[in-house]
Amino acid sequence: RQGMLCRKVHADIDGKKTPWGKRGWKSFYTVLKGMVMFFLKDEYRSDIQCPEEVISVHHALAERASEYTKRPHVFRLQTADWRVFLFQAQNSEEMNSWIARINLV
Ligand code: I3P
Repeated sequence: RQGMLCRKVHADIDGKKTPWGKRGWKSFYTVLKGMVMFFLKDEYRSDIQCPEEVISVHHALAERASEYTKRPHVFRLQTADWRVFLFQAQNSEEMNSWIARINLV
């Protein structure tokens, strides 16, 4: 599964609120391979050898962010180390596909 996602970091490790200045939305070409999400700069979309960042989705939970109403097609990812990310997909089919794929691993 891969494609463009906008990402917002909502909480850092152990659920601590991400500080001001680091809470903005940022767009990435995102690749989910095995149990790892790779966040790539769009211009390097094919090169998962040099991601900007990686997140493990092992023991993570994805669900629609129904409480977040500022943007459409947003889902929430809670990781095993209790970080929280919001991701905006391009449409609801894409969103549901990401959620299903993340919860599968
Ligand atoms: C954040 C940025 C986000 C905003 C967030 C701000 O500022 O404006 O877009 O979230 O609000 O803190 P910064 O880039 O300086 O971190 P929303 O788009 O969801 O409003 P928040 O602190 O209420 O999450």
